[in-house]
Amino acid sequence: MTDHSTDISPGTQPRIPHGIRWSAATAAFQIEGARDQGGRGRTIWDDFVDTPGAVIDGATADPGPGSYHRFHEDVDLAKRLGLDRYRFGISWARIVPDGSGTVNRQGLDYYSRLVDALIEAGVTPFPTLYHWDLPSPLEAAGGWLNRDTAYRLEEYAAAISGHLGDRVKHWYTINEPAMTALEGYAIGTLAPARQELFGALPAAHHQLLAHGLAMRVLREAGAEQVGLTNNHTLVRPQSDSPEDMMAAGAYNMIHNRVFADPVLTGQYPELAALGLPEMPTQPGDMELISAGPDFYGVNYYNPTTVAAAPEGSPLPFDLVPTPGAETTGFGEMWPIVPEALTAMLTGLRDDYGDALPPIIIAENGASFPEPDRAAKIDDTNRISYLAGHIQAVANAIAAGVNVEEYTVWSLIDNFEWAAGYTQRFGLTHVDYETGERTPKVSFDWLCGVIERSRT
Ligand code: IFM
Repeated sequence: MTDHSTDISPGTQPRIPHGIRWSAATAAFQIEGARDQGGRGRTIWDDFVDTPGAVIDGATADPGPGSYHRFHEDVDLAKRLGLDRYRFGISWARIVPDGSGTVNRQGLDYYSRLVDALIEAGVTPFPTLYHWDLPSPLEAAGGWLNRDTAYRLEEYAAAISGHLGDRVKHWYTINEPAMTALEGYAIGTLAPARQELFGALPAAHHQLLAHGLAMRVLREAGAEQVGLTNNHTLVRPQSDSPEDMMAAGAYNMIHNRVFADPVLTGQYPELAALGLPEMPTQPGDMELISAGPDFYGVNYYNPTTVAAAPEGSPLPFDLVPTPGAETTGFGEMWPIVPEALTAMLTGLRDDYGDALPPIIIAENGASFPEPDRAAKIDDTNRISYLAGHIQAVANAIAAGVNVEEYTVWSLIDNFEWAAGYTQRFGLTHVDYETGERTPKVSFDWLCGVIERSRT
């Protein structure tokens, strides 16, 4: 087989597929700050951070990196890195402050300026419509458990694409519906902090429906490339005992297949086999959800080892540490296993075959303990994580998987949800007192990788 890759140098340098596009990602709530400015409405994450004890260090995401006022610096970083595209989040509550109804001109103008700056810098804007920050009035009406929320997202998609659609041609609809459904509505570790267990499943369907409705609207506004991005993990049983294997199958269904199958095959997996309730589908829903995305977004961080649930557990599985793996700043449940990414990607290809459109790795990266302020962070651990995972993508491509784009999470350090500022994922260090951005050694390293991949 011809090797279409570049070997940069030994050690931490991956062999890079020629022609792959490079991106880095952020999300609105995690970087913008300015929560009370520009006519922005309130979201479930404002409610979450204002709940005493909900966020580890009591951080409120404001000012955080302060990108609402400093976005030119982020655009400059994206340009210096040599990115083809920048994946950023649009805040629903800046565009439609109450979640429905009146559109906020200041919000439209803010993202318009950001898009213009990116285009001027030669970086393609690739926004995400919904990255977890649901307007609070919609949560008060039932949030993602309420089917109506999907239509409200459609309305918001029409407002923002009507304004940016002349310049923005590439869109993510929804980020990680699994995390919103499972952690937001089932167990409550993320906003809106509900604990519905399997009663949370409608939140999965309504987000997927919102994806389908938004895709239609965005295409009508001239979009050339639209898709969603799912969080995927490679699920492995702790042992080959029938109990562990069954638990792993159940977790694989809940984390991966409930979100991938409907988009790629137009059907949910057999939920009844696990004793789970059916999804609240209505005629036409599955056609909308599976209406041929232009790409399939994959956010990947780690594999998951699963054991049989202990007696009395409300869940049919138990997530356990992966033996023998190094871990990131998040500890033992975030093992570093790059080859699991290759296996996950080839598994998607094997499971979905021709139904799988080109894959975009929409997030991949790691947090490590790093000082709050520093001249230059020498993050060799991050370089090694990224090198291993870029190599894993190259290996999947060599095995015949069509991966078109690789995105690092994240361009800059930012607010890591319930973990506050305790986890830094950035290629760029952010001093949260001054907002100053300082590229880490991994930034310079990735710059070189990108440059060499084009020669
Ligand atoms: O920071 C998050 C991001 O918002 C969604 N995907 C996972 C990242 C790291 O936890």
